[in-house]
Amino acid sequence: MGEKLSEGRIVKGIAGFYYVQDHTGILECKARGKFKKMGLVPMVGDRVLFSKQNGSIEDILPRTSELLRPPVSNVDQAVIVFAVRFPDPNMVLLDKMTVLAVKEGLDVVLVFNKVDLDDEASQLTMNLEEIYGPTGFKILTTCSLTGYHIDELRAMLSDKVSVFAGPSGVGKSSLLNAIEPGLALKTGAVSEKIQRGKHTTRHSELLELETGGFVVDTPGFTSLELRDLEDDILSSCFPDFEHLPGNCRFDDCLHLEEPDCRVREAVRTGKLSESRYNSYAHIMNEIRQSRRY
Ligand SMILES: Nc1nc2c(ncn2[C@@H]2O[C@H](COP(=O)(O)OP(=O)(O)OP(=O)(O)O)[C@@H](O)[C@H]2O)c(=O)[nH]1
Ligand SMILES: [Mg+2]
Ligand SMILES: [Zn+2]
Repeated sequence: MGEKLSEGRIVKGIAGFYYVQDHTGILECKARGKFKKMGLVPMVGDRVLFSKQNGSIEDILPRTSELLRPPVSNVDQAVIVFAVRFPDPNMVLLDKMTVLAVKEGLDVVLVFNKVDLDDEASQLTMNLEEIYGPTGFKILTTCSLTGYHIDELRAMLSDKVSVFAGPSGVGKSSLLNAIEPGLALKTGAVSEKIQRGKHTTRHSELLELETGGFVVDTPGFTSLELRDLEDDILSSCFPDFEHLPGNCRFDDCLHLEEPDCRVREAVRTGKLSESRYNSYAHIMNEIRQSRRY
């Protein structure tokens, strides 16, 4: 009789070794040769059957999602973090990230961190509900220094696999440390990062939370290309557009210059925010530019 295989999850991968975690701990494993023949590469996030005797991954269970950046599978939700200030939020970049998340079928949590730096000049947090209410995304304002809304954020992560994404210096690692100090993630001052041109967070790894669930901290980035997105599916990644009642005159309306467009009508009547529509038009333009070459 062969050994009974254990079920676990790949939490880290380094140079051909995979670190598989189950309720007893973490074991360093090699992948069986058959995966290579099948053209299958194990990913961080994979649920696997593994042999504790041989330290080998024997089977990869079907993936519910597969992210390329960061390369992680079976992710449930994207926690998209921006700062109220320092650095100022870039709404087009933010909306692009929501498009990627929606396209991958992930739930979206929008976190606006550093509310301690918010003032009257920054109208953003006051307008958040107006802009993002119609999307159905969860929205949270936080401060990792004072702990404001950290309990709420922790509750949203419990029993899920969540990827933290957002520009460098917005406080992703700081928030995770506030949620669970034991994670002890490196954080750094924004000014130092700009000077060194370096990120504080480097590789992707699943970190288990005491409350159940896993998080992935990712290095920040400042731009994002949506290369293989088709213009006719872009609006399906804007849930607030999809939820609008009625129809556009044309079935294949791209909501740009077409007459009788329900999306542009909703912007005119204030049912849809200009910020969201502006992002849509901007992303559409980028998709079309990239096709020309
Ligand atoms: N004022 C204020 N500063 C914060 C807050 N959260 C984080 N910071 C500061 O912002 C800086 C960047 O924080 P990090 O947690 O390293 O940011 P990050 O998003 O992980 O950055 P990368 O790893 O480079 O992507 C640090 O100096 C933190 O102390 C906050 O709520 N308020
Ligand atoms: Mg970080
Ligand atoms: Zn339209």
